[in-house]
Amino acid sequence: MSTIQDISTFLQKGRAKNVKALVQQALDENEDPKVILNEGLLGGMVIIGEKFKNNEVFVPEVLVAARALNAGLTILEPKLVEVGNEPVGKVVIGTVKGDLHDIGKNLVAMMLKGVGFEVTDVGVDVPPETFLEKAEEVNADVICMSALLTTTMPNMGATIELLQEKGVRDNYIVMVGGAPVNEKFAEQIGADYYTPDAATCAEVAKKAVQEK
Ligand code: B1M
Repeated sequence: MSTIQDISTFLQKGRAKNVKALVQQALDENEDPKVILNEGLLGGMVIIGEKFKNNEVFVPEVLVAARALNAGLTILEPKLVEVGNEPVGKVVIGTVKGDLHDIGKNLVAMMLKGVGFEVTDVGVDVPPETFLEKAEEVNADVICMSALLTTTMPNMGATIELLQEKGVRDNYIVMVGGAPVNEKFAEQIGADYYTPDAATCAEVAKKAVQEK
């Protein structure tokens, strides 16, 4: 078996230590970091996601697989992120209230750092008030919200409403994303941009700040 396949296999078993060591091994073997990410780490998570949907595995197994993925990402991050010298701007990023999914959000944060943003990650289960307070505190250019559940998507809208209420909506570029989110929803809630993946989010954020 190849190292990439091993990463996927051990991730599915939730073996964080092995995943970390294998990601390092793959880098030592000069594997492309994007292949390690997309085929090894995310490939393993896609399989777990399918099994979860089909009731073949349950929350605990998914949780340990997610921890293993995040562990692998810590090794991969310096290779995926080649930070430029010029700071592009400041971003506050988090997963919205009620939602604990952080893998996609972490990837977006990583890519934003990669294109030169200073990133403040407010974590998961983030209420609208926290997005607002942090954005004001760090004088952010962009607020990025992630949601993975159809039930938590409306909290993106609630955050935008709060920004409007406080009269600061126009101070920020608001970006939304996550598996159930789409362009139409972003428009409905008054977000500035929806992007489907981490790399696109980073590119669009950079362009938007430069054009601001
Ligand atoms: Co959950 N979960 N989960 N889960 N989980 C999903 C999302 C689900 C689709 C699984 C399923 O049923 N098929 C389903 C949601 C159904 C729905 O609402 N439509 C689901 C459910 C139901 C639940 C629970 C309710 C289960 C339960 O308790 N019965 C529960 C909810 C907990 C909560 O949040 N309150 C729950 C819990 C969990 C775990 C804790 C076990 C774990 C999360 C661990 C963690 O994140 N640390 C987990 C996981 C891992 C998943 C799946 C399997 C994988 C998600 C993932 O990390 N994907 C997921 C199934 C699936 O998506 N196939 C599932 C990899 C990641 C890289 O992709 O996050 O989509 P993603 O990010 C992408 C893009 O979306 C985009 O960029 C990334 C790619 O570059 N993106 C952005 C993300 N944010 C962005 C922001 C942007 C732009 C792009 O701009 C700002």
